[in-house]
Amino acid sequence: MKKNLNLLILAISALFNWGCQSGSSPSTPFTMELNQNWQFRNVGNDTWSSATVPGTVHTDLLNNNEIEDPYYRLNEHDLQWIDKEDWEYQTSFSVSAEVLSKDKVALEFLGLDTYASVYLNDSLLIKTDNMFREYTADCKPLLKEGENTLRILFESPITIGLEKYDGYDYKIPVSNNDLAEIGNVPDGKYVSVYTRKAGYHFGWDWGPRFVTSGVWRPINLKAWNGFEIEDIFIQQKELGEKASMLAHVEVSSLSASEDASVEIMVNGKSIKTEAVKLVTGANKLSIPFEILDPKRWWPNGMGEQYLYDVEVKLTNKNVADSGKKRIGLRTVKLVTEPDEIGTSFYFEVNGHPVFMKGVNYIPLDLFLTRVTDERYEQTLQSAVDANMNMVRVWGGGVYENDVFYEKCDEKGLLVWQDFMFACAMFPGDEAFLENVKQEAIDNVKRLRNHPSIALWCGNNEILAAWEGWGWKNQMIEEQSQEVADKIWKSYQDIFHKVLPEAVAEFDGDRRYWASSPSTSMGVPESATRTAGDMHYWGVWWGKEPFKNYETVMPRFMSEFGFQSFPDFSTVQKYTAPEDHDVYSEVMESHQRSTIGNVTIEEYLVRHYKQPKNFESFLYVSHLLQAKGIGFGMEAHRRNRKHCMGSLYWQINDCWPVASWSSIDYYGKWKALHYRTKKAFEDLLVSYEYTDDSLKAFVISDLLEPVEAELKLTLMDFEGNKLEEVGKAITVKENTSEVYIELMQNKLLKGKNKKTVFVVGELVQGDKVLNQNIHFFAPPKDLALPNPDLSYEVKEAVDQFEVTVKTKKLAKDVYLYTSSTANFSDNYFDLLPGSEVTLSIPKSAASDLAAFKEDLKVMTLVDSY
Ligand code: BMA
Repeated sequence: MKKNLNLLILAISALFNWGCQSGSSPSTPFTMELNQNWQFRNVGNDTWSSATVPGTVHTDLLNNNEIEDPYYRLNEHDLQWIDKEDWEYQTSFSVSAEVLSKDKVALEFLGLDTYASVYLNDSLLIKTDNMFREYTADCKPLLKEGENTLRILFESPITIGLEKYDGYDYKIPVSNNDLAEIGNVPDGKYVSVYTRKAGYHFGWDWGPRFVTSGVWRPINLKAWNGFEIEDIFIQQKELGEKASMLAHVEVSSLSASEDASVEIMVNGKSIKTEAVKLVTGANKLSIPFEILDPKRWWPNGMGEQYLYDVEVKLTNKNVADSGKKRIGLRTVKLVTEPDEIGTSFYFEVNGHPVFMKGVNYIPLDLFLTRVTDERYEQTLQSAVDANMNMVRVWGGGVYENDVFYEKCDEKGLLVWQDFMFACAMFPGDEAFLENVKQEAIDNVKRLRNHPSIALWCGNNEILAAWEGWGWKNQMIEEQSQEVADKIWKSYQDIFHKVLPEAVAEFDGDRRYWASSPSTSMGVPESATRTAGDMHYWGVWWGKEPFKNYETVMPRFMSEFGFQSFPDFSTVQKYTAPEDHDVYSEVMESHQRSTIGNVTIEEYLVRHYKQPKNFESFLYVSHLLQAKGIGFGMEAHRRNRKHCMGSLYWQINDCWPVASWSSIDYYGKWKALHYRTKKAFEDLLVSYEYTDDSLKAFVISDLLEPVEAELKLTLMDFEGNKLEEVGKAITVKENTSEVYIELMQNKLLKGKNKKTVFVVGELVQGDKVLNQNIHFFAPPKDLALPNPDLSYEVKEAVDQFEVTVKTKKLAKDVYLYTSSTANFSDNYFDLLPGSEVTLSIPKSAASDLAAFKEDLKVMTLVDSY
């Protein structure tokens, strides 16, 4: 059936090309994705099994029922043999005489993971060694009319890694995120750094170890006559009353052509046609054009994400080719200039300083090819729903698929883009540097048209490791000064030369930042917190109190985080009931931080009463994480004069695991994600307190001032209003200010701190613009009453609705279902005598009765 379809496509394209040759219309390029008829086998095995391309060895074995679910219980540990083997993939495809008669026929490989030898009709076509690069190989001489065979041999990345490791006469420091021990790699040899492959495939402190292989992005057969557009870059030169643009068009031409012309279309309208001459070989055309009355692209929360479709058509009398790019017009600058504190570090978008509210992102699955567009949509929409405007694509994963950046463009999420280097030093021989250079060029060129990309960053935490974690001295002590110098030279070659040169040459308009965290090229984060970006892990790794988020104040917080367990419904998917103890072997295996469970527990008892059982423990771990990170986000925002960004670690998971994520592997929002949505509202009431005083801030990310009243109400848990303070204020645009400061003893007037709380509201008429609550004691010390909570469930058109009512204060109301759908709000405090209606998509249950049966509602008092 599939084969018939292929033949039909070929027949149609042959017809089309026949039309071209008759002279009726110019010849256009032919493209066919080779994603059919694939088979795979372990090298040395006689039998082939069916394979999915793009795909991975592990997912193909799974689809053929040859292995069990790699994420279930301890299965990961039994599947470590797969990456020690070599694997072969093959397909056959049919080529018409018509396609073969084209001047140029090539195979394009958009992603081979990683050590691949590609054979076309049994002749070696190309060998590759970098999963992040795109390769194109002329194949006309090897191709024949009719059936052709393409075979790809993937050599074990572990075997080759070990050869490389043993070939070096010095050791390269690598963090223990490389889980060599789980991988049964002899003598704990860290092989990850020798291979240009996603770092997290080798394990991480939130990830499994599966060093997979496979065709992870499409393979295309391409054929063309005359010339082909190889790349289009639509560069914004100036943006004001009009936008001055430059279309850079790279063309490969087989002959000189005097009669070609380029046409530029914007949103389907032709706006410029220019005659061009093509020379034989590579051509770089630059066509200036203008967009009048430009509509700007804004980050989420600041305005519309207007996008322009720009099409470039290149024709002469025989040939036509074209390409489209979707662009946005905006200015983005990283401002690092001397100021009264030290050196600033903030992003200025369309002339406005913007506080970055965001998050770090890791790949959505260990097996990249099973991430659907829907998963990208859910994750990035969740970022938008939580009022974020920036996502950092972290350097231990991958340069993401185009669809990721397209969605960021559409949703107004600025991207802090790391190059793929994290937590390890790297080799620096000539071949390695050349490989990195080509990787950088490929990815900068692929991504530079996206308005969402704000920054290129060289690496994650490598400078911090070398200077701060002591790697430099360790190398000098354990090896020699000479080895340390050699390793540092490799660092400088990659991050101070190869990468910035690629950015400057191919994307001159965007800033390059060599390492996160750092204060500038080669200088780690400053102890004085006056410059650069910071990863603050004193909370978590250092066991410091959450309160320290108020005092450890950088210019830009690009990482901070705290772990929790996944939702119970997720835990049930990878465990059996007998595993339901956080210290069970299975739960421990799905916890990759060396200090994970004990650290969660240690913080938990600082703030909460000991949970009564496993399920309650998971729930309270969510509350704890939300409390800590929420406190940090608000502190950063209150201090926006000093700090202009708050990106917590991390939005998502790549398998079901205890981790720092705010959304678990199955898409369930943890309490932290709901907390983030509130902490990142454009207008926010926020508190700073000591034992004596309480300061109420209002933070605004809006570009206009707001007239409103700030009201603070002291209430007891039964709902009695004890005190009220109000003030008419003008909330200045893009600021954080204290509007009310109170001495606690005057406010409390002898009331017990464990029995009262403050409700702060920013009010405009009868509209509440923002509400935030302050408690005077940690949750474990609050004298919480039984809230006397009730709820009703209703079915609406495309959702179920739950109305929750309470008589007394209901703290941390949690609605649980076993489905992966999320409620419109969850883990919230419900004020005495109030009610709220929440919704959840219908997908949560088969019908209303099943939903009612599945739904559980609890509050903090039920957890102990
Ligand atoms: C940061 C990240 C990751 C890591 C996380 C939690 O440093 O860059 O390397 O997973 O901390 O430890």
